[in-house]
Amino acid sequence: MSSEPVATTKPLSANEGIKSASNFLRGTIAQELLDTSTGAISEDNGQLTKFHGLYLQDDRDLRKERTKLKQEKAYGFMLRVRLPGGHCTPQQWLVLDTIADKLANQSLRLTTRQTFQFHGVLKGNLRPLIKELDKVLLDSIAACGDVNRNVMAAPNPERSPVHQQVHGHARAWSQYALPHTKAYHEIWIDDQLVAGGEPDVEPLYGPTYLPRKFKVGFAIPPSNDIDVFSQDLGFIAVVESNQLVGYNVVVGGGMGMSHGNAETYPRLADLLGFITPDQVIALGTAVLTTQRDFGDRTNRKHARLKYTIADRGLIWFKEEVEKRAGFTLGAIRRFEFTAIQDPHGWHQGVDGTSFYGLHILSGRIKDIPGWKMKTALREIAKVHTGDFRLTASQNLIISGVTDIQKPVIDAILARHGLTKENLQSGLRLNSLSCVALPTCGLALAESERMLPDLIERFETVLDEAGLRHDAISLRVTGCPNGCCRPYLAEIGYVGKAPGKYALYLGAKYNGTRLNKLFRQSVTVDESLALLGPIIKRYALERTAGEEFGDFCTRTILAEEAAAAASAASVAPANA
Ligand code: SRM
Ligand code: SF4
Repeated sequence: MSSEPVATTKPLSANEGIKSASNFLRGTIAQELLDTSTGAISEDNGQLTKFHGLYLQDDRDLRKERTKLKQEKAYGFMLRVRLPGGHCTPQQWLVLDTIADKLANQSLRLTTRQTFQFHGVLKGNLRPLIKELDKVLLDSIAACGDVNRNVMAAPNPERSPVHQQVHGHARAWSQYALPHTKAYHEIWIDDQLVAGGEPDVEPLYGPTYLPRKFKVGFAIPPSNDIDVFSQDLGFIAVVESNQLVGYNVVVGGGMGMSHGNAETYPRLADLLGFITPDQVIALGTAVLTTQRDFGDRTNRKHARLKYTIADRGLIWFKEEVEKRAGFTLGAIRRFEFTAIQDPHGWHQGVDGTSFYGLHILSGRIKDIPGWKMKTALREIAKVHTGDFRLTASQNLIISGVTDIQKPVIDAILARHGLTKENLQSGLRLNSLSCVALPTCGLALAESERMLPDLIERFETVLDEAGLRHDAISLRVTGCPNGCCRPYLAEIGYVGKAPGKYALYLGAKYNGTRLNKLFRQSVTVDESLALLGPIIKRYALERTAGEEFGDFCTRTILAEEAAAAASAASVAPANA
């Protein structure tokens, strides 16, 4: 089996050259860290630091002013922690909380892949930050870059022994698929550069790693909280008589696209077949190495597994995977997803402890006047003897709470007004947004900063229609990359330009059908003028139990498609 990129007549993308010349992700990062004349690093090293979990960014709110003053951009790094299944201890929480205050921008950001991000980390603070993480057994290796990313898993092991087993598989895959290079330790943690020693080898990846990012998630029906059909490789637990008997495997999901480029598109993963629990690593290896060897290394916009499968076909892909894995996949077993929303409030775990699901808008944890969420969670971490779980919807679960501790934690939540968070509208509890401005270099429009106002305006309409408590999914991104999986939302806003969004409607609430483009480019005012009457119509015309996305598909989208077809049929042929 070859670990070399497939032979091609087209030139490889620039990133392939950077990776191959990097000496297993070292580049000249260490040398550049010593250069205090700039807060930035070079473009090539910037590509390599992604594999170490770091992105060079600048505060886009300050760009104009800095340019006017002929100053360097306000550079800062985003650092993403690797946290398989979103599991974090109170001791780790306290360190992350302190890091945010001392070495970043005083906030913690929970991401849509169940981990933490820091923003605004100055170059000189990177090594101290990563050393602090290391002390509590956390790292940021492979949190970004062309490798297996943070592995997602249904977050709450206390719900059943099956949850614990599935978590175990997610952790095992995460550990197995880690890069082997010693560059991370050498650059960020060791106090001096190690010369010589054992040469690096990357048994799974080879010297140029993968063509692109690779995302894996484990779901446990009936909940599709991790959006398994958006993963490159997804495992859907099959449980019979309360036993985990295996996984239905899905491949080739992905959200990213570019406006106006029809060759890029969001795609739902295909069902590949059934495996037993002991086959997870072998199957994962076969899928990952097939993508490693056949993924497109010439065009990064066409390099994800979804395009490899779309181009070569699922039948070819399955044969290749089975050949590499050394076994045949079984027939897909029956499964059903009925839920996607995180648990809110107190629930009982099977081990007798309780857990509390806390809604956190956009996953942003910070203190603002009158609303001290960060302080509250620090106080909880100081007394909590269980642990924390981050969810794929940017929320938090305080888990493993004993009967004695429950009133203590309740009191802290109540003192800081956090219990109210869970009494919000169904739309708010089902809303996500990506980070976007001011840190994301790719943002075309606001997202996290516009969500609170957008939700309030929707809530007025929902209240008038008597739908306050209906679960309707709303997801907003600042660009079409789709970081909060907007194409799987019943209502999706995708940034196009400042103040303008492409509007999508009609995904299935449980994450099994993509939505459709409804309007190319609208302002928020225009979107609400369009959606207000649709929401009212939904209240009046929905069938029993019909969800909003299904209603839009059956009525609004079907009517528009019919009108377009009829207009096309009456248009003169040479029009
Ligand atoms: Fe993402 C790039 C933030 C989940 C698809 N994503 C980025 C960058 C790093 C921008 C950049 O390249 O310069 C963003 C940093 C913003 C900032 O200031 O923090 C960014 N992505 C995020 C996070 C933090 C969004 C959030 O609000 O939580 C999520 C971090 C996840 C994590 O912990 O690992 C995040 N990104 C996703 C997801 C959702 C998922 O994985 O479940 C997707 C869609 C799924 C997928 O990959 O198809 C996603 N991000 C992208 C893409 C488009 C990839 C593509 O195939 O086209 C980019 C751009 C790229 O890779 O070139 C991107
Ligand atoms: Fe940035 Fe776009 Fe991702 Fe939002 S969706 S965080 S704007 S890359």
